[in-house]
Amino acid sequence: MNTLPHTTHPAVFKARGRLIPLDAPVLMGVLNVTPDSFSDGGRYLDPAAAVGRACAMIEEGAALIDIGAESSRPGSEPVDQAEEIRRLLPVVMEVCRRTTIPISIDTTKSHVARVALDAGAAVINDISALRFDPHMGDVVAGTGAGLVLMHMQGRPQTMQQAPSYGDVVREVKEFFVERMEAARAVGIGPEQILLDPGIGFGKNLSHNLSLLAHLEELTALGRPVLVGVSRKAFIEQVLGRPVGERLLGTAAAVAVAVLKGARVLRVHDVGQMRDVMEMVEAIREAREQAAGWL
Ligand code: HH2
Repeated sequence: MNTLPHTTHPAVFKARGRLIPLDAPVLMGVLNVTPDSFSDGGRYLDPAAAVGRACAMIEEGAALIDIGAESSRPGSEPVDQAEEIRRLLPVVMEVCRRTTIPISIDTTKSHVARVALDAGAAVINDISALRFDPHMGDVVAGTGAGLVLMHMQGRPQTMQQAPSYGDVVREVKEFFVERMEAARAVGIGPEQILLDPGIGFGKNLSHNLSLLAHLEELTALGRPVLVGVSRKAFIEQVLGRPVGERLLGTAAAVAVAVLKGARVLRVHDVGQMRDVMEMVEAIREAREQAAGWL
């Protein structure tokens, strides 16, 4: 039998000189400072509420906080970069002042990324994987920031209209190989990169479930995998639950992702998902010990 997916890649993620160990999975807490995000839109537009939420998620066990000021839900409208910065900056500055954990910025715009990195952020979570802004790669390379390369078919405005793949897992893998090469070409080191299959981004239910079911194939590409399943519509498509009732569906998907080797779980419900993650991880470790992996 081969080694488990967990053992096949270097487990360190480097972001602006900081080494974030990923030998075990960690949680990335989601903070949306937007009026229109699909699950928490409007709740953290006030900077004080946003900073309070970030601190609460850190208390609950988040190893990273991902702050976004532009919703990417299906059909969402793009936000002007001045507005994105206006929403982000006070929150990023204050969260960075209060904590030492790395702050990630969910943006596709290089200018927004640069301003946020100057304010103390350490990671850029680019859902376009360096494709929407030709200067994003230079900003990440020049600052040594960590980078999430996420797969998406199409753009948020139209991505759910007719997602189509021959073999979704193979195509996402090929996309990662191509985007890692694009990152390398502008001077971004492999240790700066996390790979994310982009659950819900230009994918129907069967595409999303296939990617989760075959996640170990993505972990074999040499970089840690980040997965964002939290409260997403595919859970409603299976369970018929509205957005406020997707905690258990999220827990099931997080459990599978951890078991299949995901190292960063992007979630809204940090405290609850910490229990899920630690429980699954304990079982996984027992399996490895029994098989002589540890
Ligand atoms: N999902 C969302 C946003 N950003 N980034 C990565 N890397 N992976 C994801 O799965 C991902 C992401 C969508 O969730 P959310 O931020 O809660 O909603 P919205 O885009 O409506 O703000």
